[in-house]
Amino acid sequence: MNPSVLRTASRHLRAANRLNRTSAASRSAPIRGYKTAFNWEDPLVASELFTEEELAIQDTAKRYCQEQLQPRILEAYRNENYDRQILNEMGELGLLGANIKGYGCAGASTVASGLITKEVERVDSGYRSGMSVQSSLAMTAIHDFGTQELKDRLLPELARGKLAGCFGLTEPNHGSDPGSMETVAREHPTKKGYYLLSGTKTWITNSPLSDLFVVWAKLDGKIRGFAVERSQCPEGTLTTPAIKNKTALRASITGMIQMDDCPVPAENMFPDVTGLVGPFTCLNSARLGIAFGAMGALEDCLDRARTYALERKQFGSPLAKFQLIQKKLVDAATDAAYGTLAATQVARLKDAGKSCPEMISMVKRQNCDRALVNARILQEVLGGNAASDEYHIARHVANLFVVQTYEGQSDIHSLILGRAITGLQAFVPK
Ligand code: TGC
Ligand code: FAD
Repeated sequence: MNPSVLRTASRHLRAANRLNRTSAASRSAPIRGYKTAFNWEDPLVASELFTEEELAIQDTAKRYCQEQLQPRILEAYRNENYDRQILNEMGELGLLGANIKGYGCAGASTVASGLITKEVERVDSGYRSGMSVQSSLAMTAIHDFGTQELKDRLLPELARGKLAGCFGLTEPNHGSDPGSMETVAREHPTKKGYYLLSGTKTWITNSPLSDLFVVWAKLDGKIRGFAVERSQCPEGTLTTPAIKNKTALRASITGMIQMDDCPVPAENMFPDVTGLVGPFTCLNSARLGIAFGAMGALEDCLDRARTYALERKQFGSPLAKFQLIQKKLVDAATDAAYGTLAATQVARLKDAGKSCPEMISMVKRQNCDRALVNARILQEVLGGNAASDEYHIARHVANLFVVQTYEGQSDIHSLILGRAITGLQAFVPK
């Protein structure tokens, strides 16, 4: 475990236990004959499944997110302004690439990584996006597929947030079907030991501020991965314009990667991986993180709707006293609890080497869908005030639409699971 995480984690360990296990405000009295009281914030006591170290890491992340990120979110979202410094702050705490062993990373479990994403997304999906792309996509690609030289040189800098990374798979004409990508690599005609990359990637989180671009391109018709370093690209060969005026994920920065005969040293190509298995391996990690993250966003909506319903009176009673309002809270609490348990189970199986990608498709799809549906319904509890960004739920709703769309839109995960259940692929109508 990274020393900085360890120090902070042990300092907060006792507080973590208090926060996660005995929050008096979360609990009613136990029913007679039972030692355990119902805790609406953790109804199925998922915290019992986490180790002391995982709880401590969650608490470190929670404190940072609530103290440092929550106060920034409204302005960041309104002005579509991602603060690059956030990557440095996360790096200092050891939150980046947290489950990578070595290279200055924390070497924590997949569950601990999931709990970090959950705490970040409790504040905003855009902040989680910036972190996920750095950790699960750029760092995982370098770690799993890069040469030893690339790992030694790039991973410690990415882990500290000194370098920013992104992951370019999607293209203007190929989103759900990345296998049809048009971006190509070819051997440099005059400079030995170099490839030239040409093509456009779009909707790429972090691209305008990235130093490192993990780019997937076809070389002689086969998909290969390249670590493209901005500092090595001559002017005009790599441009990364931002996509502005987004209707969601406004607190993250998104852009394009435009490559025009961009020269990349041969040693920056991932030597041993060809085909979609390369990008999909990284996506397995990011999709599982999203399954945890979406539950953080949903829990924040639940917390806010519950507080509002207890305080706001109509027809002489708090809204929380009305049955229809209670059902909305119950549905959300149930889906958040189930979703956290399911993501935890898949993360445990992953660490034990017993998971498969379809499990990840199942929790990514289900948790994103349920988070979006419930957040949209909880928005109703706020009445007209939901239209004010100061009540936050509308922002989560807008974000969760994108979270349900990227890393495989929910219907695409339905098709992945449908294929696994029936043995018949339904992606291509033939
Ligand atoms: P298919 O024939 O199914 O598979 C091609 C090859 O890939 C292998 N494979 C996997 N390997 C590892 N993990 C997985 N999950 C894998 N899924 C497939 C497969 O075994 C095969 O290997 P081989 O050796 O036989 O070649 O491929 P297909 O072209 O039919 O794919 C269909 C489909 C729908 C599964 C796939 O294209 C898909 O998942 N589409 C969704 C695209 C997507 O998720 N894009 C994400 C872009 S990155 C992003 O959104 C980041 S946002 C991050 C943020 O801001 O937080
Ligand atoms: P399309 O593929 O055109 O799909 C449109 C609709 O058609 C979807 O509902 C889809 O489910 C449906 N559909 C498609 N094919 C089928 C089928 N066979 N059967 C039934 N329905 C189908 N990409 C990256 O590579 N890196 C990033 O960092 C990244 N960050 C992103 C950040 C943001 C804010 C956004 C919005 C997107 C980001 N993406 C990124 C892109 C994202 O992964 C794609 O948007 C996503 O994969 C969907 O692709 P598409 O938008 O081209 O939609």
